[in-house]
Amino acid sequence: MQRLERWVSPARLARALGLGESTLKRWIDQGRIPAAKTPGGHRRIRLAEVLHLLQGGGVPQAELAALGLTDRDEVSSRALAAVLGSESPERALTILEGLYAAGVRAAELADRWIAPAMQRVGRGWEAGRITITAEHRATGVMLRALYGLLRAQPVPSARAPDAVVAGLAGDPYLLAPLCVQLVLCESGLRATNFGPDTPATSLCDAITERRPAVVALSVSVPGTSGHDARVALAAACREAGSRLFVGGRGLVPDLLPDLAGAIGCRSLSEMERILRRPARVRTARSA
Ligand code: B12
Repeated sequence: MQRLERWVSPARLARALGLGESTLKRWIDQGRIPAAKTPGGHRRIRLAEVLHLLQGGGVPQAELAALGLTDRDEVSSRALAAVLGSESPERALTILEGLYAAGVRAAELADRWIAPAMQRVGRGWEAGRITITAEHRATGVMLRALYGLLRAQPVPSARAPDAVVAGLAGDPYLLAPLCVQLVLCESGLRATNFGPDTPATSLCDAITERRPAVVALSVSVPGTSGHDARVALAAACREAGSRLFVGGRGLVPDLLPDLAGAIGCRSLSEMERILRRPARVRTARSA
C-alpha cells in the first residue's frame, strides 16, 4: 500500500497537539520524539511518528488526557469527533493522516473513524451541543483530509480497470462518495467520482459509454431518484458488464429489488473484501 511519507515541522505538530512549539522542540532535543534535520538544519518529524505520539509513546499523559487521547485505542472516533467539534477542528487532519501513515487502510479509516465521528457530530448538532456552522466546518476538514489522501494515491496504470462512483439526484452528501472513491483507488481501480446529486440518466449514459468494471452507488438519502431510475441504472450496469455495488446510510432493504444484480454492502470494508475476490463476468444474459 502507498504510504504517506509526509514530514511535519515542530510548529505544525505543536499546533496540532495544542502544545507550545518550544516544548516540542525541547522533547525533540531530549530524544523523546524521533526527528530528522533538513540540510538547512530544521527539525522535521515523520507523520508515522505523530501517531506514535498520539498513542502515548512520548507525550506526557497530562497533555494527552487534555486531548482526550490516552492510549492507542483512544485514537477513537469519539476523540476525533471531540477534535472536530472543537475550536481547532484542523487537528483532525493530523490524526487521520497519522492513522493512514501508520498503515490503516482507507476502508477501515472511513468505517471506523470518519463515519462514526461524523455521526457523533450529527448527534451533537441534533442535541444542540454543536452549531450548524461547526458541523459544516467539520465536514470541510473531513473533505480536506480525504482530498489529501486521494492526492497521495499512486497514478493508476494505463491498464487499471475503470470504476465510477456517484450519489443520485437529491442526495447532497459529499463525504461518502469520496470515501468510496478512495477505497476503489486503493484497490487498484481508476476511480472517477461524479459526486452527489448526479441525475440517474447522466449516470446511465456514462456507464454505457465507459463500460466501467465497477459502479459504486452511495445512498445517503433513501428516496432519491425513484423506482424507474434505479431500475434503469441496474439495467445499464448489466448491459455494460459492470459490477454494481450499493451502500450508504440510506440503503434501506426496499431499494435492492429495484437494483437487480447489485451487491449491497453494509460497509466499505465489506466492499473491499468482495473486490479482492475475482469477478464473475456478467452480461445482460447471465444477470
Ligand atoms: C454533514 C451532514 C450534512 C451536510 C452534508 C454536507 C455535504 N455536502 O456533504 C448537510 C448540511 C448538507 C446536511 C443536510 C441535512 N441533514 Co445531515 N448530516 C450530516 C452528518 C453530520 C454527516 C454525514 C456524513 O457525511 N457522514 C460521513 C460519511 C463518510 O458516512 P456515511 O454516509 O455513513 O458513509 C459510510 C457508510 O454509510 C458507507 N457507505 C456510504 N456510501 C457507500 C457506498 C458503497 C458502495 C458502500 C459499499 C458503502 C458506502 O461507507 C461510509 C464509511 O463507513 C450526518 C450525521 C450521520 N449520522 O452521518 C447528518 C444527518 C444525516 N443529517 C440529518 C439531517 C436531519 C439533515 C437535514 C434534514 C437538516 C436540515 N434540516 O436541513 C438536511 C437534509 C439534506 C437532504 N437533502 O437530505 C440527520 C438525518 C436524520 C434522518 N434519520 O433522516 C443526520 C443523521 C444528523 C442527525 N440527526 O444525527 N447534513
